[in-house]
Amino acid sequence: MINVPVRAAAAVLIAFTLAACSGKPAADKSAEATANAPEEKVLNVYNWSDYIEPGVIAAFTKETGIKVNYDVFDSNEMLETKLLAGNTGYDLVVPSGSFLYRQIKAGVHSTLDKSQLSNLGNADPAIAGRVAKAFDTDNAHSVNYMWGTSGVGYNVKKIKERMPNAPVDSFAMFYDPKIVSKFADCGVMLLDAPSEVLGTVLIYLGKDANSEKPEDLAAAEKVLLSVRKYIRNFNSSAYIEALANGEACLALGWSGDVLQAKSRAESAKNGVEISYNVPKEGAVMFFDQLAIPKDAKHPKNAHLFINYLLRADVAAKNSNFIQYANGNAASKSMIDASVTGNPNVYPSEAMMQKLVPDLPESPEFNRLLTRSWTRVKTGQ
Ligand code: SPD
Repeated sequence: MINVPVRAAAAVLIAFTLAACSGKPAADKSAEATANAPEEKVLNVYNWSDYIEPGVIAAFTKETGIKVNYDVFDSNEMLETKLLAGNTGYDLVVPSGSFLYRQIKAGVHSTLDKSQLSNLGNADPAIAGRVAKAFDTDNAHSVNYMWGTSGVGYNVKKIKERMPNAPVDSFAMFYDPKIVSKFADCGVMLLDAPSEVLGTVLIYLGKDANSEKPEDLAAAEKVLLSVRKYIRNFNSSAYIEALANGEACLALGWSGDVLQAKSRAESAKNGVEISYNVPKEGAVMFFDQLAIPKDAKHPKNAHLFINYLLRADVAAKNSNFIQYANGNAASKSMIDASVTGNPNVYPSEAMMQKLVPDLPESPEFNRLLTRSWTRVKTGQ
């Protein structure tokens, strides 16, 4: 039997010999060798929390033998800080479109090898088209995983008790002090997602959700400061459990998250009834995209996983569990009617026209927004 160092030396010798015979420059040869080298059976994934059907990962491992290390985040800022620092160790990440756009510009993500994505034909052309137009030209670097809106999540009974005719289909629930003040005692939460929350305030004010005018930002900040004392906290994941167990009665939350809170309360049989509405004023729409960082150590496994997630049955399993709309047209007939038939998950054509994508901000505006957000959160 050959011992390990001798075997390694033999492998290097063979690689050099093959490279020498191919007549290609050394750098090309080494890139080619890396591309052709078999990958260890590992995949490191960094996804949003509460964003996958738990059995999907185990089924992927069973099918491929690839062990998945799965970490979660709950804000684009958290993901982006790691990506820009580099060497995250992640092979697959899930930024939202607006963040993906600037990450692509910063050279963070690989171009996808579409020859490794045989299930790409299942993708919904309408969603892929919107993504290509706003964030990722030709869908070169990413595949849509899920999309959704931020809107009104609420505890039906507690809201009714405090205000029988509450405008539960309006951003006034959060941004009209006369209204939100009525719910302060039962727990009001807002997403900790500056650009999206700003977008919702601007929509409420009848302005462009993606406006970068300093006067619009100032007007939105004024609204947020006027209701700040009624907001218990800002968070982008804990509100699911808080709504489900009755600790919060009103949350500006993401569509599927609020519906997961509803399901959790139903399973707990705790008498809590949760509902979600896309506000009548319109809403901010997000697209969460599967992407492979350039420094990923297991890009083939990442492609395999993306291809797996693109399978219609797998995409349906995910949407049934997390209750988000997905970017997979082929899966639609396999998704429960309670999800596809819910206009707050798959909005009507008329509502789709009112949904505004959260677009990338300029770096200058981002700085203003970050400062404004700190003032809002600290209430100063
Ligand atoms: N719990 C999963 C939430 C995923 C929501 N994505 C939000 C995108 C924000 N732009």
